[in-house]
Parts: sequence; structure tokens; C-alpha cells
Amino acid sequence: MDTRVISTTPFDAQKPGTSGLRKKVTTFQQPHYLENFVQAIFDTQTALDGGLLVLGGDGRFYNREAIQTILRMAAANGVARVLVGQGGILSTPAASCIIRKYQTQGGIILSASHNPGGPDEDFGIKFNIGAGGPAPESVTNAIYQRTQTVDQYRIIEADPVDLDQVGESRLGEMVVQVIDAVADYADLMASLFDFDAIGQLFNSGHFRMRFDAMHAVTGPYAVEILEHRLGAEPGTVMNGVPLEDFGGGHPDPNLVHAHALVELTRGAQGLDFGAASDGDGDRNMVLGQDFFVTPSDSLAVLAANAQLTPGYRSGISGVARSMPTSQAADRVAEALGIDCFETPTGWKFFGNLLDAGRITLCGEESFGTGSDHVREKDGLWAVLFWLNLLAVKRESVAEIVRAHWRRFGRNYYTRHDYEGIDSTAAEGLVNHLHLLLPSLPGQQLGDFKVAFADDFAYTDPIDGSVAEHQGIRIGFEGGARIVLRLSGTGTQGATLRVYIEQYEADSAHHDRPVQEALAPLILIARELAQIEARTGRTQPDVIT
Ligand code: VG1
Ligand code: CO
Repeated sequence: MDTRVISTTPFDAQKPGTSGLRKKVTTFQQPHYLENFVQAIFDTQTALDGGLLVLGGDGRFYNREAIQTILRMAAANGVARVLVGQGGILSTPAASCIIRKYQTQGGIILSASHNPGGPDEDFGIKFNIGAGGPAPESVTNAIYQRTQTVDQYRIIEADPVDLDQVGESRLGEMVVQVIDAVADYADLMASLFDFDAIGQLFNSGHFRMRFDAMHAVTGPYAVEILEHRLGAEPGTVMNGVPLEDFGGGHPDPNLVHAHALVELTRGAQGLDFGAASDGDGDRNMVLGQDFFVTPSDSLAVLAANAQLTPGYRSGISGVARSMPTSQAADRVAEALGIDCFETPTGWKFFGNLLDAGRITLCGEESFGTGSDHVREKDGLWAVLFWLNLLAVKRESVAEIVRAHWRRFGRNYYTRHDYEGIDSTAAEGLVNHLHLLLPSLPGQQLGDFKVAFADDFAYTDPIDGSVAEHQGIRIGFEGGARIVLRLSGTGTQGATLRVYIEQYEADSAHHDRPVQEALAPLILIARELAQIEARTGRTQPDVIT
């Protein structure tokens, strides 16, 4: 088969954000756009020449076309074997699992995660390293630099590979191995959690649950694990068929976008347990009857109870949370006498700590929780962890969380997102805050006295790499915090995220509505950042 060398010219702005390169599908459909980025991966990740590569995506619109292109480019760039998920499907955590299990040199994951899909919506691509996790900044920067000079790419001419039949075929010299997308991942889950106990809970007649796959990638994984292996009744998984446009929805598991599921948990007849995952299967939302578990609390609860599950029976070595995530996990770490690390937003910053064995569990406020079992956050893993706890404790979700608050105190927490705001206005707002920072420490703002104010910078304790400008932190005496940063995953305008947190030790005050409890801090944040004056917005678009 002929290898063709195609001349090309660089596109600007092929810089990966928080989690890979995310753009509109129409941007990716421009001639050479995808190819340039993929060639930059092969040019910089030289171990792939003669090596193994994992390839799959969340099944969104353009997934299959992109996979065919990447396969033909992999063949032309000397890759020996590619493991592709059947139908071109691999959830992000499953891809990480397979990269590690088969000791490949890395993987290419096609996803724009929780962003909508379809011809006019979003697509994305990212490279994961041989350890299984998202490439660290040193690698993404090298790929980005290469995209700025790339002048040709290599591709073979060949018919499309049949992605729907499990088995091996050849593409030029390269072997394409279409694998069951679910089996390896399901086996890993069975090795971590007590499937017998969860199965008994499902059979008890006293437990009703739904898992909302949001017409995204977790459908087949959840059906296999929950319904087939654990014996949950058919129909437990809702919206379980992956669709290229996620059924027109926004595959983001939160109170706004997974509204139908939330409704099923409401009232006296509400479900005992509801859970959902996002487009690529790495996020999770956990609900009890009339009860929402904030992702920050979820991390803390899992850390405090890890020893009740087989996979973590011998304890956890440490925990990490992204900087905007609430400090609930810090209190658990302190009680357990283990380290708690504060990292910048994005899973790539957990990789070194996990590889070095410094942490076992980690999480983000953005519905992301995970452990050292893979190197990505993992939606179904978190759901199974909760199910394992429910099966062992035989308490409700609300009872478990309330008991946790009584022991550790409650970190009231919310995030306000202002989406699609003007980019120049967003930059102006951030610059304004930078100028304000030095004057804040010591100031009294309402009932709160500023203890520190900075632009978060992180030095990786393992390799010493430094990440700067990771978000503005304003910390108050007593532990309350306001954090502001701009999103690195959007494809239109800018998104301002405002994170608010306040600690309450007294269990007599643990039942307040969150927005009400945090109202004074929310107001301080709006005024400090001049949100209304600078963006014209009086209300956030999404509150989580
Ligand atoms: C968001 C979240 C961040 C998460 C990232 C990728 O990034 O805030 O915590 O790691 O999405 O998640 P940003 O830069 O928009 O705030 V996913 O599920 O898109 O892979
Ligand atoms: Co995701």
C-alpha cells in the first residue's frame, strides 16, 4: 500500500486546553486540520514508531471518520499495532485501563467530554501517555509547538477498516485489532469492588436505582456491569444507547443537564440512588433520595470509607484535589494522617502523584473522582464505589453524608458558571483581579477577613515542573474561599467559573440551602470581580 506524503501549512491555535484540543466539528472538518495535529503527535511521540497505540472515542459525530484517518496515518508513521474499541468506542477511563493493561506506548482519545455533539457542535482529541493518563504539559506543549511548524503529514491509501467486528486485520504493515470496548474495564471494576455484596443489595427488594448514561459512551459499560454482571433489573440504565448527538442533550451530569434523573429521586417515592456520567464516561453525579452529593463531598466520603471496599482495604496512601475543589478531603486526610495535595485544574496534574504512589484517591469539584486504578477520572468507578459503600453500610446516601458532616464538619460549596461571555471582557476581569490581589490580605469584607490572595501556581513535587496562572484564590480566616478562573475546555467565547466555599463545624447548621448559606460570599465575589459591570450578566448560567 502506498504511503502518501501530503504538504500542509500550520493552523494557529492548535493548543490543547485543560483536556486536549477541543473545537467545533466544522473546525476539525477543514482539510488537513485533524491530520496536522495527529502528525504532530507522531512527530513528537517517537516511541509510537514500532509501538502499540490505543484508539477510541466517545462515539460523537465525526468519531468514525476521525478514527479511519488516524488509523491510516498511524500505519504510515510506523505504528506496529493499534487497539481500537469496537465501533470506535472507548470511554476515557476504559482507554486509560487498556493503555496500562497492554503496556502500550499511549493512546489517542477522541472526545469533547461533556460538550454537546453533532455537526454544529464540538469535537476533541487528546493524547494519553504510556502510564495511561493525559499527557503532561511538557508533552502537550511539544505537540503544540510541532503544530506550528508542521509542513507535511504521512498517510496511506486504503479502504476503511471494519470497526464493528472484533478481530485483527492489516492496514499496510500495521495490525489493527478491534477489541471489545467493555470487557477489560468491567474486569478491572470487578477486581476493585465487592460485586457479591452489590448484587445482594440489588436483589434485596429494598433498593431502587437508575443510572443515566445520557445517550453517551457509558451506556454499554453500565448495561454490562450493572445489569449483566451485577443483576440490576433491565431498564436500570436509562438513555443507554450512545448517539452521535447525545439525543440533542448536553451530556454533563449535573443538576441542570441530568434533570430527568434528578426528578426520579425526588419525593417520598423517589429512588434510593441515582447516578449519571458524561459524554466520555469520566465524570459522575451521585444522588440519594432527595439528596445531591457535591463532588467535593463525594471525594471526602470515599476517602474516609475506602477501607470498606476490597480494592482499597489496605488503606490509601494520600489524596489530592484540584485547587477549586472544596477542602472537605483535606479534613479527612488530616484525620487519617495522610498527605493531601492541591493541584491545578485538570487530571493531568494527578498523574505524577499517582505514579509515585503518593496518592491513591483524587478528585475535582467538576464531577470527577478517581484513583490509582487508571490515570483518568472514572465515572462508573465512582458509582460502583458508592454502591459498594451502600451495600456494606446499608444506610441511605443522605445518612452517610450527614454522618460524614457530623464527624468532619460541612464544607458548603457551589460553583457559578458564566458561559459564552466576551473574551476581552473576561480577560479584563482577570486583569482587574490581578491588580487587586496585593491589597486584599488583611482587608475585612463583610463578615470575612482576607487571609491570603494569590494567583495559584503549582510546583509538581515529583518532577519539579511549574504551572502558573492556574486561578485566583482569595482565602479568608476560618477557611472560607473564593476562587475564580477561566475555563480551558470551551469552544465559544469565554466561561468564567466562580467557586465558593465555607466551612461549618456545627452540625446544628448543616441543613441550610447551599445558595442561602453562601449568599454573603457570593455577593463579595460578584462585587470584587465586578462581574455585572464587566460581563453584563446579573446571573450565572449554570449553578452546580
Ligand atoms: C473542566 C473542569 C475540570 C476538568 C475538565 C475536563 O475544565 O473544570 O475540572 O478536568 O473540564 O473534564 P475547565 O478548564 O473548563 O474548567 V472532562 O470530563 O471535559 O474531560
Ligand atoms: Co469527561
